[in-house]
Amino acid sequence: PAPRTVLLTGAAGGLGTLMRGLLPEYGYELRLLDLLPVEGEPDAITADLSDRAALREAVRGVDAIIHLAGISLEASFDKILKANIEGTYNLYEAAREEGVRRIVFASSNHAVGFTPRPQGQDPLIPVDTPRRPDTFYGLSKSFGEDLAQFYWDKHGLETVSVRIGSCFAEPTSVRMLSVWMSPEDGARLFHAALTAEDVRHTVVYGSSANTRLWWDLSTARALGYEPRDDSEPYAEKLIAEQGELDPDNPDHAHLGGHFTTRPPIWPH
Ligand code: NAI
Ligand code: 15L
Repeated sequence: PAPRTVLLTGAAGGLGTLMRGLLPEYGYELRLLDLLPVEGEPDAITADLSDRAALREAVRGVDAIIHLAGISLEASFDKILKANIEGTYNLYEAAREEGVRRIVFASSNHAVGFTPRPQGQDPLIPVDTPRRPDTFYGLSKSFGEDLAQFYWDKHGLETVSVRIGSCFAEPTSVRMLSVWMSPEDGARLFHAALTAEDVRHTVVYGSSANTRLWWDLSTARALGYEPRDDSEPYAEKLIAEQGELDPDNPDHAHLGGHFTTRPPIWPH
């Protein structure tokens, strides 16, 4: 049966807030969790991913989990280790103990961020390209994908790992023209990841059907995802303001963009 009750971790964050708004239209009942209180949601669970007892209670009885919580930019290895590596492990253990069948894991393009970006007629980047993290942050997402594969092979717990590009209301850089995922397409992709059958551990890229796409969306489409948006209407203005991507600029050489050279630092 299709999942109905879904735990959304990271519900206070940017993507969590967008998905809280959009996913109920698909019929889900969301249970919310974050380290921080979720504005306007007094029933949300306030808990740290290090709190195993709280996680166990939070996952009890849900049909699936969308795991967004964690550090979403670069930070010291110690901080990443605690929130993203140990935190994701703690969540998977809680899910296994409570018999939750499926997790949708917010991986990131930064798990493969040192992959050269396609130029000209280069082929799209496939999901089985070797992982090349561009930060400790990207390394934690690479770990999360391995953890997901292990929990499938060892325990039969399914995961769809979504290597999200940039999910914001609008693209704000020329790079984002290639990796942007509109919030509405994000909800479509999460819905497909929750409802497709026999996903085992599937890795997909998460973006809209952008004209300037860098990666292969076929594994996402195989889940039933049909993106409807394209960043192209934003292209003229962004290129006029910022110029085309420059092949000689190291910031523009790789999939992960400036994360490979001067990554944005987690402020907390
Ligand atoms: P965000 O930083 O706005 O939200 C992350 C949320 O996780 C925050 O509300 C924070 O309080 C919570 N959190 C952090 N550490 C926690 C802990 N130890 N225990 C419980 N909660 C904790 O990030 P955003 O943009 O909403 O991203 C959500 C997820 O999607 C992240 O895992 C991020 O790495 C991933 N992602 C997002 C992309 C995007 O375009 N927004 C792109 C690629 C990946
Ligand atoms: C990410 O993984 C970050 O969480 C998000 O804030 C964006 O910076 C995104 O990648 C990106 O590559 O644009």
